[in-house]
Amino acid sequence: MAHIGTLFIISSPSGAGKSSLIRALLDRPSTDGRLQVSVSHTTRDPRPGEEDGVHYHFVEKSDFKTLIDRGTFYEWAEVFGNYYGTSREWIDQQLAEGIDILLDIDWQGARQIREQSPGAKSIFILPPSREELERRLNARQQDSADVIKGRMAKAVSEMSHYHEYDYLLVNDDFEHALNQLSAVIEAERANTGKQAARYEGLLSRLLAE
Ligand SMILES: Nc1nc2c(ncn2[C@@H]2O[C@H](COP(=O)(O)OP(=O)(O)O)[C@@H](O)[C@H]2O)c(=O)[nH]1
Ligand SMILES: [Mg+2]
Repeated sequence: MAHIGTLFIISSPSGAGKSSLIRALLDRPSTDGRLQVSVSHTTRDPRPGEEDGVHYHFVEKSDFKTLIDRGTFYEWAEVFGNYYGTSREWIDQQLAEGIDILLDIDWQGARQIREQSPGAKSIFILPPSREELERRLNARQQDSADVIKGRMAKAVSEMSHYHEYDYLLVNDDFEHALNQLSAVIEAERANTGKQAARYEGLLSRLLAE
């Protein structure tokens, strides 16, 4: 079956506002179930307020390795000492039904998806300034200067991959960034090949002699 949904990869450093943008995008009435976000597996501990099966599937390292061996993952990577992976089955079902999928994954995962799915579109989100990024990374209290420095270094290393992406957004004005993100997705939905698959019946009626 021809896939008519699109995979959208979204990456950013921690603190660029990616999660808020994704949530706001999914909450838009115009999104209307045509866009879903993939829930990754991770070996990191849940944070307060995070729910298993909603934010992530939280698994032990040994279970993660079993899933790798079974070929469960589209892509997986070690990110800052923990494993993260995107499972294939649910995504393929959604795409086959014409539903677009958002992947909130890092640059390593983005590379693996691009190799396997050349039709995937990738978007990188930057914070508005270095100062603002530092401010957001410091917002969680009680962290030592070393921990904060480490977070900043990780953010810079993630951002250095921006040029591998199809689209680059700056989350300065939230509404503007949200509109741009939405525009990228809408434009891709209007792609001729995808519309032709979606509107096969309409096209054959319109073109009948
Ligand atoms: N490759 C890959 N990266 C992922 C996956 N899920 C999450 N990530 C990335 O892992 C990083 C850490 O995510 P998280 O633990 O939620 O912390 P955050 O930085 O506060 O979002 C982020 O860059 C995510 O985009 C996945 O399934 N595969
Ligand atoms: Mg996250």
